Amino acid sequence: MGQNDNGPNGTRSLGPRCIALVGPFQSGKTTLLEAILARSGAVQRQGTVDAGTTIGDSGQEARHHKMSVEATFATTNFMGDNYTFVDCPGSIEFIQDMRSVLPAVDAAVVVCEADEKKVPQLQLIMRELEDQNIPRFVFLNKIDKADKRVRETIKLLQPASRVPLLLRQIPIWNGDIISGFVDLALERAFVYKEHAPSEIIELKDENVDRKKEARFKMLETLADHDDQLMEQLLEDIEPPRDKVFDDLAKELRERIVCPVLLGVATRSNGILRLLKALRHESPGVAETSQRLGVKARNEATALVLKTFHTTHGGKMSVVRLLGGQAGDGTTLLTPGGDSARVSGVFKLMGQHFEKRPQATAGETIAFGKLDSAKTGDTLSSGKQPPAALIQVKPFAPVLATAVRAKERKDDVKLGPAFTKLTEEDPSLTVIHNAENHEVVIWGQGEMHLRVASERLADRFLVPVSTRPPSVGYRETIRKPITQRGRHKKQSGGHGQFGDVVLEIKPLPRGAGFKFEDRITGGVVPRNYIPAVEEGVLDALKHGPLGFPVVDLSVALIDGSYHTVDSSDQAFRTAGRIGIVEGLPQSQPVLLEPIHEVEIVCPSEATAKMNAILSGRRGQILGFDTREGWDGWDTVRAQMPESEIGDLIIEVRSATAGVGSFIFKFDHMAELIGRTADQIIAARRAAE
Ligand SMILES: Nc1nc2c(ncn2[C@@H]2O[C@H](COP(=O)(O)OP(=O)(O)OP(=O)(O)O)[C@@H](O)[C@H]2O)c(=O)[nH]1
Ligand SMILES: [Mg+2]
Repeated sequence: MGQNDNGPNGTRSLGPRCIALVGPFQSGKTTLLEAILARSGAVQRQGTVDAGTTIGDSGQEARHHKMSVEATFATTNFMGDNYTFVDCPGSIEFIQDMRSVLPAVDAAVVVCEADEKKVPQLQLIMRELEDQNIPRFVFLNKIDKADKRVRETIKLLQPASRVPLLLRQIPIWNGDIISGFVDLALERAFVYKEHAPSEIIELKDENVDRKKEARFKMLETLADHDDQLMEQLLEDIEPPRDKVFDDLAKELRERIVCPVLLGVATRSNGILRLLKALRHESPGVAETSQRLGVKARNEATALVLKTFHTTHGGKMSVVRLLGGQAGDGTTLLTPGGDSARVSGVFKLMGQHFEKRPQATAGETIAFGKLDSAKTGDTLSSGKQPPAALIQVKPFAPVLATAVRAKERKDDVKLGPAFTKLTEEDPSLTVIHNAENHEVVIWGQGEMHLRVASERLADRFLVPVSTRPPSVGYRETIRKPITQRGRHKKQSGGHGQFGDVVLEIKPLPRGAGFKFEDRITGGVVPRNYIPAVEEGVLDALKHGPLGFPVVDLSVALIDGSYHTVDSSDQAFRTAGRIGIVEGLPQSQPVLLEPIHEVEIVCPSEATAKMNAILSGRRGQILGFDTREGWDGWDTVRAQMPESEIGDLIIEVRSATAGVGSFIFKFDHMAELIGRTADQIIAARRAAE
């Protein structure tokens, strides 16, 4: 090694590390984790995603779909140090887990490919890392398939990063194939070996010049933040190797450059250099604690990165211990003051949890049965509840599905299953609609919702059926009318008699419902009037078009009663009859909910967004550049709820997966014509 083993000036960060593997969809993160685990001896043989034998995708749903659908943790040892790698899903729909994990990691490895189509996704991920101040390496994967020069690839990827991508290795080409690489910091050349460490070779011929030029470029970038290095370069002085490594570590940690390493995860090429870069340059828990503002010195401080509900072990909270020690029996407090006692400390290896002794600062482990802790919580063993170190914002939901248990007998299990489901994944929201007894799961996309219902069946043992959620239609009236409601029944002894005259009038949009008592001379006795209103309200739940009726006033203006046969019940019925008979003559009209939608997308997709919105009966309110996001726009529109239903699918497909939106209810609007007729007919058919 040309490098002091204790790193730059002996200042290598020590202690257990936590490293996130992130990057665009299918870039090779799970495969890279597998290669790392094989190289570091944690697994005997490197598994593959295609054969379903990886640690990263060991969850049932991930295996089934051949893609990661949640963060997976694996702890290994490399050259005497403990590392926990977090394999994060790449799909935008499962991005929440990455957001929850990032605050606690020392560094991230952004796995990417030389693929133009994935640059917008890369930008989105880089943004998360930049916003959270996470030091980051790029691992340019799949270079076995490279069809362009690495410089061109860097040029392609650079717009995704706000800091310079610093090429640290260049490939050695053998014809059209990359057979090895030159490490520009070490100034050594290596030839790749399949599933074995690369071998050092002598640098020859044109590669000597290529190395010189690339190394100079790398040093130039480093020198932008190092005057002394700049002087050396200008004076043609070869900077000492340790100085270069120092700068690499320093500028990575300060997040002013993003070093780029090359490799082939499937063949385990480039893994050792990546691990060594992490070993020597990545910050450790001391720096990460500082970044998060951890103050406690003696007590245990931890962050909850993920919550699992396992079939056998119960609830498991994956935590990073930022300071102190914690083990079986340690009592931890949440910022809310809830206390939880650690019941078991576990080492993580995918879905496998292995019991182990107490944990020390820097380690990432699972604690058993922390009932009151949830993902994102700061935990402390101190006497006082800790201040929350971070706030993890869940992504706003964009797609919904209504679910119900396939079997009635499972209804009672649904509630607890939803609780576990949303604890495991805070980007899922479950909403119970009291009006129509529908249970709706909101999430980040089709696959996200599909996996949620699979998980309800596989993990929580409640098979569910799904269907599109119903839209919150209402109806109202356009024409005032006065209508009598008369209820008279003479069957045997005691009869029933109630008689009311109602003045029914439309009200402006959003006014709701008003009831007025305009009885004079006691023609309807006072004590029956609340019953009339009840009857009216009852009838308004289901108007002539089949929907709840809103925005109208009903005044009770006349009526009559019978001393013996009148009752609350009879007047309730009379009130209901008045409405049921009156509304069809008041020109009922359908109302549909209109939401204000705000779409964000890369600017080149803005025109497409306008077309999508117009095609879905949207009214464009305007567009603007997205604040703080170069090259992105925000498009605002008003749009019917029924058209927002699957809007995300179209938005994503027009933006390489990165466009998104938020929406909120704005108003109800009248809907007439063919669309309205279809909705009304569908409602009748369903009844
Ligand atoms: N040719 C080649 N294929 C690779 C390489 N690394 C991964 N792959 C393949 O790329 C596909 C995706 O690999 P994964 O490891 O699942 O990628 P991922 O980033 O974990 O995917 P998500 O978690 O779903 O985002 C698989 O078919 C891998 O075999 C590589 O270095 N070279
Ligand atoms: Mg994966």
